[in-house]
Amino acid sequence: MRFAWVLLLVLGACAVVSAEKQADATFLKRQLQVLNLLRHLNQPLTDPELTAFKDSFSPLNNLNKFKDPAAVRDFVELVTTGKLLERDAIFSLFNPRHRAQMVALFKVLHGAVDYDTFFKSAVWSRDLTNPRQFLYAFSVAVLHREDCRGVILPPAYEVTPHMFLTTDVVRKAYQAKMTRTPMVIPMRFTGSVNNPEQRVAYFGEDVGMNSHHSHWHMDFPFWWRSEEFGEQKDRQGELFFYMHHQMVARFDAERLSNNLPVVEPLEWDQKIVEGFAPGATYENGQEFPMRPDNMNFGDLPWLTIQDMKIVEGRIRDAIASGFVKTTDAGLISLNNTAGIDLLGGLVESSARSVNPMFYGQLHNDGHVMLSKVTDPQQRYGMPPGVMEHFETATRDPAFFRLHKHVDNLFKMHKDQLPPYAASELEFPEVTIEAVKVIGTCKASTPNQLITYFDESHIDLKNAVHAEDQKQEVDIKAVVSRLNHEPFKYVITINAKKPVRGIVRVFLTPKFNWFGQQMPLDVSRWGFIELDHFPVSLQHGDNVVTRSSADSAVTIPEPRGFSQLMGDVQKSIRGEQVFTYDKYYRHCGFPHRLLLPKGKPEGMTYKLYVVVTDYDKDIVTAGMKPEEIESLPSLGYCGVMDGKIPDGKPMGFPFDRRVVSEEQFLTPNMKVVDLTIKNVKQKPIE
Ligand code: CUO
Repeated sequence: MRFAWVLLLVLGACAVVSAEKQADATFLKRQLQVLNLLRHLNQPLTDPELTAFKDSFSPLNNLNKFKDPAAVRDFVELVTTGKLLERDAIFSLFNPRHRAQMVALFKVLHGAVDYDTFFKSAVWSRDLTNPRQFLYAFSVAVLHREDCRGVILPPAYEVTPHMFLTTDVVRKAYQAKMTRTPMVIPMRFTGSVNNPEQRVAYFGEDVGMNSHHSHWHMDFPFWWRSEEFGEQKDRQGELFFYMHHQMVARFDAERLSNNLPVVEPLEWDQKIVEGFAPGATYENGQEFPMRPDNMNFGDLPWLTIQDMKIVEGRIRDAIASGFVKTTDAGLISLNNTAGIDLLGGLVESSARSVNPMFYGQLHNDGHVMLSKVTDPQQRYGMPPGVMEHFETATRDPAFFRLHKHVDNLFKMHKDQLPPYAASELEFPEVTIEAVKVIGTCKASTPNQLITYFDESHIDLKNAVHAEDQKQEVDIKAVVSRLNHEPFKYVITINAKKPVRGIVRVFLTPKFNWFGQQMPLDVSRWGFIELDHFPVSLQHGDNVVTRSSADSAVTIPEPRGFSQLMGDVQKSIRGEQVFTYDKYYRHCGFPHRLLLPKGKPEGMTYKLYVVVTDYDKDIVTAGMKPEEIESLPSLGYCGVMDGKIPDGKPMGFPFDRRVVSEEQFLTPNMKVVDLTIKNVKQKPIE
């Protein structure tokens, strides 16, 4: 829960607004139905209520209950002609045929005029469709339907554990099931100490981060056409740039914490130096392919390396010239604040690309090229690699290499823009007097924060087939995950008059891999956004305190499948109260990962705090600060529908070149050094 408002110690706290509501019987029933539908997704439904729906409902007999009856007929035809992807096959969103079928189902689910029709259609289609194809269509529909607002989807790693866990863990889970022995199975990160990349596997393989990434792509699908599906995706292209830019910046900070140099971008005609062995198996028993070191990209039957270079050349031309060519031979200017959004759509490429024929789909094809690199001509029938699924992609270090390559295109564009003038940077009424960061553990010293590894449990019941779901044994995986002590920012701000501001907080390693301090113009591209939040300032000195837990880029640990199910069932029986938040987001960086690991001896970072003018930045007229605060994970996940309230470019003011550090740092900004220490055991709070 996000209790969201800044405490002004000088003048008293502002109103605390929470978007939490007590669930009524209707909500609870929907939440329970969704959970039941997703249990043991690979097995046919057994829940009596759902099997009754399955047997009695036919979408063709209810065509008047769909916005687009033709879409229903289309999907039914796929079913009746046997053209749907087999249930045992591996669904890939990047496969045009698989995706078209998924969209056909999504149109049925999203276009149902009421919840009842939606849910019955979901039940009807579940066992007819490939499970992960169904899951994706169903999840995107739940996330975008007004009548499902606040409904919580169980953690992705507990619905399709095969996509998140290693083969040995799944095998042990089966053994536990066979012998009916409750078990907690430790999961190790892939690789060995002989591979330096293994030092950062805890980051790429973090189940919460993989879940965040897959949910980002459900909230902002690249195939989304707002003219068809309704919801506008404000600044989707810019968000694509910024969220992935932040993931790469985080990965680099993690690498420096482990004495590794920052990740190198990959190039289409150069070796992919690091190999990767996922050590994981698809539900159907096929192993995720392993990539040895030093492989070269190979031509696919439908896409060559030369094609990639040609398309990228066109994108580089557009960036260098500052204009994008449209399909009708027009030109759109790129060198303005909105240019990054245009470029993001074009590079991904999303359905928003203004000219996909000409600019191709560089990023998406990059994923496919990497996924199929070990069998590019498909001679051996290898299944897709981890790069072909958003829930598994970040396990492979090549993910970050691909995204650094893509990120460099965005940097090239941003570097074309004029540096911010002083008038765009300053907030003349405001001076930051002091910034302090205080951890809550007993041994905390100011401006020193602690990280540590602790354990997190993953429910494995869905990983194994169940004949009798009532007598399931408790099987869990235990994974080691990075975490940090809670902390708060204490910021003293002087205002010449009462004003409203937005506080923006960024973190960056102070030294590069060579141990040298970096000029701001170099370090800024690796800035990690920790938070941004509105603040009301009174005349004089204001001491603003903000808890790390309220970060605008993270979400708390989600409830596990069993806990969620238990909470709903108890609430239905009246034994407890279930609250929900209609703005609940599954997308959001795991709060555990807010801080990079740091080093056992302490690693120095710089913390930049910037206050900008709320009344100039906010583009949603009349939107109150507390309303903005009730939107979780705004920083990396934007909003699902409507406008992102903060109109400043993402990453402002560090997104453009800095010519002179001294002139750049106006009085409404402040930099302090901060040490992050990684300790072996969780410190005492
Ligand atoms: Cu999220 Cu490449 O876009 O993985």
